[in-house]
Amino acid sequence: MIWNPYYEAIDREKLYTLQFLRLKQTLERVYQLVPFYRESFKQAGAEPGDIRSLDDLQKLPFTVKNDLRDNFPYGLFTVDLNEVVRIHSSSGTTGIPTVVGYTQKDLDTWAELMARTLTAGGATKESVVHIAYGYGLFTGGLGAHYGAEKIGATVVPISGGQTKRQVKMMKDLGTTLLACTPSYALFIAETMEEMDLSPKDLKLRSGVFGAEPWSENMRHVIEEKLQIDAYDIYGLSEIIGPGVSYECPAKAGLHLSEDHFIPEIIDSVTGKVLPEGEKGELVITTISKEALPMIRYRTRDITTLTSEPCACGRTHMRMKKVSGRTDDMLIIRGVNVFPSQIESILLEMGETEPHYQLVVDRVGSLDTLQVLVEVSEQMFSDHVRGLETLENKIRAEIDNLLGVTADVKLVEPKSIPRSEGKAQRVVDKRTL
Ligand code: DLL
Repeated sequence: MIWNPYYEAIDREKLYTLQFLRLKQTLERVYQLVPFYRESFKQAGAEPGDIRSLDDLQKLPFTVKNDLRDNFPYGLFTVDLNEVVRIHSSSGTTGIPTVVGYTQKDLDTWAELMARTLTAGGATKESVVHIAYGYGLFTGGLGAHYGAEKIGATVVPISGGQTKRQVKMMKDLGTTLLACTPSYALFIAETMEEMDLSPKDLKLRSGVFGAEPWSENMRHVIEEKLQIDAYDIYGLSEIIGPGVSYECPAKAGLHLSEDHFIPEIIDSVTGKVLPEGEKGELVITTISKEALPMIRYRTRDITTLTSEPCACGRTHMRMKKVSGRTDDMLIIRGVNVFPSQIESILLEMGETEPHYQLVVDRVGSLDTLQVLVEVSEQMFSDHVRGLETLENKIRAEIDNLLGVTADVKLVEPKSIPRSEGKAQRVVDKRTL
């Protein structure tokens, strides 16, 4: 089902007209109201009046996370604080947090986008939606919440934590759709096993998972363990939160709501816009936001865009599953490695558990990569020899496919910390 067929399946020519109109309004708005944008446009030698087509967007400068930090907390807002009805914040791992704000209209837009997302993921008025994304300053919980309520589904706003209780609630309340991070979905599946519950004891049919990268192989593991359809959902606080793009039943890329956002893909080193189909950094311009519009915001997320028609009938462009962030990329002795590539290899081999962590360190001037992977209880206690053989096999596979030598260590089940939100896949001791 499509939540809003008029916009989600809009004729692309009509879409371009709408985008251009909304873009012009947004540019005028930020130029008039935000000194930062006026200044940065001037420096780039461009004014809103110079933007005469969608392609002209390229004339404008990028906005980056540091610009939000430099203007912390409200410097990039285009409305008075008394028009702002909600604040969220992304904690980030370093430095000052960034603060984002919403007017009532922004919240309505967000709920609409999440209604699209959840509908594409199988939600209807009849669904019981269990929201285990964190509630609070993180955008996951409340973002999914208002979308699910808009659909008219029965919402269980459980937030993260107390996993056994979560499983019991899902069983008792007849939950049909689970919303959480993919790593937490896996933890929920593991907890179900511990509680001797099988997917048959629950009514779960689908899940919308996002907020962190997860591989296609991880999708298969989650679908198999929970016996559901697992859909990828993407978003970031600076743009609106979850609901920027979402998978449909075709599971062939995430439709990006182009009536609200204009996507571009750039070469993250040169900043040059790349042609459709090429892989690079996703840049997004918001064209309907009031409190905090973003012009050419560099997401740091790596993906590819396509406007090829999709089997589901939606016409918005699709982005591939995010394969990593430009700033998550590990450079191990000169070789670029993304955690998701290692995840893919491990799950493809299928001989370990889907729980892993990468430990990066420096010995002398040499970077080292250690891959910790859990194996099953049985394997761990029965086969010391077998463990060594498997470690060697994984090491050879990583070497072969990524060109990097890793020290692979198989560890006991449940020894790698589980996460209720975004998983910490990498421990980088070099910066500690
Ligand atoms: O994580 C918003 C969100 C909540 C999305 C719930 C989906 C579900 P931030 O905390 O600002 O917002 O983090 C944004 O998380 O730039 C990506 O690097 C990463 N991310 C989000 N969704 C995905 C995804 C929320 N589906 C940052 N795949 C983004 C890969 C994702 N990475």
